[in-house]
Amino acid sequence: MERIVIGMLAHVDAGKTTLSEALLFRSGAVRRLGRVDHGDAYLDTHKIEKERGITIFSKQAQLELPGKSVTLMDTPGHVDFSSEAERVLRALDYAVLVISAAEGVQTHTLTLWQLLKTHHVPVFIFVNKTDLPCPSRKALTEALKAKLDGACVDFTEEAALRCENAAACSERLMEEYFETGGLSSASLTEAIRHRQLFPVYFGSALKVEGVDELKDGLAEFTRMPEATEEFGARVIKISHYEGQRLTFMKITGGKLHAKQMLTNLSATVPEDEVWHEKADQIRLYSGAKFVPLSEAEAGSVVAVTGLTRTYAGEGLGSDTGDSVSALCPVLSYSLIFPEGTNLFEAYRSMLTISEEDPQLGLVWDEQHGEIRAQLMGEVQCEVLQRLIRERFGYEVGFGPGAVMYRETIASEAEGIGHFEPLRHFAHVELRLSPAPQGSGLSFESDVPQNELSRSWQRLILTHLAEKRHKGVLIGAPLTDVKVTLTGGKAHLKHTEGGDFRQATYRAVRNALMFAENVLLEPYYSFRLEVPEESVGRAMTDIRRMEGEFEAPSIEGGAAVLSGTAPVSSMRDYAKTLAAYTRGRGRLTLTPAEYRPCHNAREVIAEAGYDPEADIRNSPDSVFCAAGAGFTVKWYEVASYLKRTQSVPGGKMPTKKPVMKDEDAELMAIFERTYGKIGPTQLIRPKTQKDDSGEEKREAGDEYLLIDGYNVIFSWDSLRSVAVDSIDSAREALIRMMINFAAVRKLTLILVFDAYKVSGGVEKVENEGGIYIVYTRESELADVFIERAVQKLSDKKRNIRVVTSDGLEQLIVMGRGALRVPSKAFEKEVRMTNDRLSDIMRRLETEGKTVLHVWQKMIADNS
Ligand SMILES: Nc1nc2c(ncn2[C@@H]2O[C@H](COP(=O)(O)OP(=O)(O)OP(=O)(O)O)[C@@H](O)[C@H]2O)c(=O)[nH]1
Ligand SMILES: [Mg+2]
Repeated sequence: MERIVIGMLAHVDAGKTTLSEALLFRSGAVRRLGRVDHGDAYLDTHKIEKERGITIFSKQAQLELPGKSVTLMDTPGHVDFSSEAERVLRALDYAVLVISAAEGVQTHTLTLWQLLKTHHVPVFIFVNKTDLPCPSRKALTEALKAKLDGACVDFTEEAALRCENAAACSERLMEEYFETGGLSSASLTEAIRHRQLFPVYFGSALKVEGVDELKDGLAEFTRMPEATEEFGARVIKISHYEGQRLTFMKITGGKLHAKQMLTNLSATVPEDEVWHEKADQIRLYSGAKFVPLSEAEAGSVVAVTGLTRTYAGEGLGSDTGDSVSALCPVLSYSLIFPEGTNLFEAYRSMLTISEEDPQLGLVWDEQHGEIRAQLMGEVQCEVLQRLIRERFGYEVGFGPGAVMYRETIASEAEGIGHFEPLRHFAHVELRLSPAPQGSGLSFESDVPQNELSRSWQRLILTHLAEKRHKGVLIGAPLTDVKVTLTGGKAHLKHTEGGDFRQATYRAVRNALMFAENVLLEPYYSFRLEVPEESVGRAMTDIRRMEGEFEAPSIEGGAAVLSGTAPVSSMRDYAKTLAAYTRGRGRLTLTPAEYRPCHNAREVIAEAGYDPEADIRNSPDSVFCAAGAGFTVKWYEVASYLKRTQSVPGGKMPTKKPVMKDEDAELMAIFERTYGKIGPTQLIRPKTQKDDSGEEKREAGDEYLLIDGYNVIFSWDSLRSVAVDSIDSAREALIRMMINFAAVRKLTLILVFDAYKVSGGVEKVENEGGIYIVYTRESELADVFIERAVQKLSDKKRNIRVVTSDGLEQLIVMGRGALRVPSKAFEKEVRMTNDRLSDIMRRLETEGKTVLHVWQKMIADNS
């Protein structure tokens, strides 16, 4: 028996679910015809779907055709859920594209058509709703040929005419037609399989007309793709149902047995990410019901329980996977939770939703202390709101959507990343070239194996692929760039895995600094219907929004304008439209593509992003000389290596930092140990006032608030002292913190509860450059810390809080401060001390005293 997976795709409301229902009914899979309008469709099973009468989640049903077992996959048509539809494409052998006869090919139909092409899916077309007034079959077919593909052929014509029309679609068919005067079913099947021919059927899903023809066509003109002997599967999506995590996968080779061990082990998966897990139960779903299977064969789509680490698009066994995604949300929203919500918990539970829809891109935005999600539009917002309420009991709201920009390059550029702190080594050279629009990032190597071993090369390529690279204009995600590895070096003894990660990331950033960078913004493709008298106003508006449009057409008394416009200027246009057309205008927006930003200068200025201050994404390199590592600025890396690295249009700094010799040496040591430290930080004042009188945030403007007694009681070393004398423990902690703050160049505030001291007032001492606060009567340290965080966070400082108290952690996090558990902080302090001893020893062996250095640093800090 052949096993085939067929997907239903279309614009919203075209009738996919109704057609699926009719196919199930006509093939005998269901005995009663359900209806979406009555909320009893076999496939729209979810409560929200029944209420709204639209499909939101893709679902599958099983049906039998002569000689074939078919998995039918219904998808949502609303643009807000197009990423759910796109996920299904990965599993399809064939698609049925449904088109509503009266509406014809819509913008979203074109998007789907393009996706089907990208994923190489053969297509049958069903023109639906022919029971309503609509153009003739001939006119409809002509329109499909013009808008979709010349190879759309009416398959409801009698055989002779059908063959004559199909013959024009490929040379092979033409030859056969001339030789035999007809076309065999096998040849037609072959041409359809290779997307050289697209059969078109007509009918009414609701009235069950034309459905049998489509069903017979699917039975005759499809064939199961070849499957490998060896087991292979492709993950379609993840969903959670009654506490179970379900991995929906298509078996693309061999068989899957219940309780089989699965793994993601392959050449491209880094060692520490390899998993082995048991496929506990295999379920074959049809509608809302499933049957457990003991084994699933190639060509079937099943849900597997027991897997915790799979992701949509992943390939298992012999399947290489397909995680490319062409449809991306273009707006990012902040989620607003009710006062007092434990945001951390909320974020954690919401991660399950994000697993089901990775496109949600759920992130914890550290800087603003909020959860953000990427959403396609209002309907998705509403549905997400519902899901969050039903699953987790939170009432969330959404902040205004922010446009998601991207960055690319317009010129080729070379980059070097060298990472060589003491006893570490990695060197990477890359070339970045502009790639076609929409192609994303691609990586390849141009280095012979005798220059750099294949395993290192593979590691570099993995590091390139694992990171979401940031552009240097506003720090937006980088896209449409081809990255070629052009050189690299490892050290026999000193290279560790992590070193190449550092060198690789630095090389990308380094190249970007030399490239001509371009800011991209998303565009909508729009269709605007306005009363004829308003067309002038509409055209003026579109031009003002920097949009483009084709000549307007008149359809049923309304003027129709279609074209493209930046999301940033058109997203709120529906409101304006409703106002001046008194509700008679209609606007359909579909995210189309990214193009160079129309107001790049403005956006870049507003973002105020400084790529050199982005320490986690440094374009600089680290070299080693005379036993010490030091940073070489991005524009000096090549000359340091005695090479030239210049590309037209590149960014060069206006002034280079100057340093005194003594400072420079000190800097080198510190940078080797703690990463890059801005050269001026050693001497400049902590904050700088700009014209508005507001304090600007500086890279060194870091605050560390510490709940003193909490730390004392969670560090073993201090707790043992505290048992005998709490005062000695406090003194010991103060000493440690003075050292720590001096080395780390941060403002440290150590808070001790003094709330039991009757009549006590708040007392602040400055000792050795740190602040020590004793709280006032009846105020706990955490209350003080909360107050302080609130004050400091208003001024956009970089704040960390050390504590282990659950309640405190939350309040603090909600305000945008980063929490450090006391235990983790202990480690951080210990490491700092170890490194400090290293430095001291080294300076001593070089015959220098460190005393004056310390004195200077402590003086600077206080
Ligand atoms: N007149 C007529 N109405 C139809 C036909 N097919 C579907 N409809 C109606 O069109 C509406 C949408 O049908 P659905 O089957 O939900 O469409 P869909 O493509 O699954 O919609 P989404 O899943 O939300 O994208 C319903 O009210 C159907 O009753 C048809 O052949 N003729
Ligand atoms: Mg539907």
